[in-house]
Amino acid sequence: MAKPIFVLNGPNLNLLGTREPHLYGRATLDEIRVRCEARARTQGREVDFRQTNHEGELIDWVQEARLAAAGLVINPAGYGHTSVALHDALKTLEIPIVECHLSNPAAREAFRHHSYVSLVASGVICGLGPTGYELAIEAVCGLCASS
Ligand code: CA2
Repeated sequence: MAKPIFVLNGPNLNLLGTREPHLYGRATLDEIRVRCEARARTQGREVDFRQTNHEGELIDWVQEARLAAAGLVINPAGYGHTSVALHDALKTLEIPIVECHLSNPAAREAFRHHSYVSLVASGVICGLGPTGYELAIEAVCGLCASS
């Protein structure tokens, strides 16, 4: 059985669909999960889709991905802008990493312009809402085609 694609989501993304629709749209995280699962199926893959509000838990999951995942899609949310520890954990992975953001951080406040995750990602997709997650799945499946 092929290893799954891990799709890891950081803090506050559990609130999607309830607040700030002008920034993040109206889809819930559960609806995004369903779209990711469907897109992965077209690639003969499964996704393991998770969200946490806790930095340490996110890092534990990144470490788990080292052996258990074929590739990683990550929306680190605010931790992308702040977490050296997340960066260090991601750097240990030998699988493809695609960073994904619903909004376009480059078009927002200056403190969102730097990402510790981008430094270790194979690619970044942002500003395309939930469709970006599907594109990230497609991209990561292409990058890990042989594993
Ligand atoms: O655009 C993205 O996906 C972000 O990763 C979202 C993060 C933000 O810190 C990044 O700069 C860009 C924030 C996630 C907060 O999600 C909420 C969803 C609904 C209501 C409130 C917050």
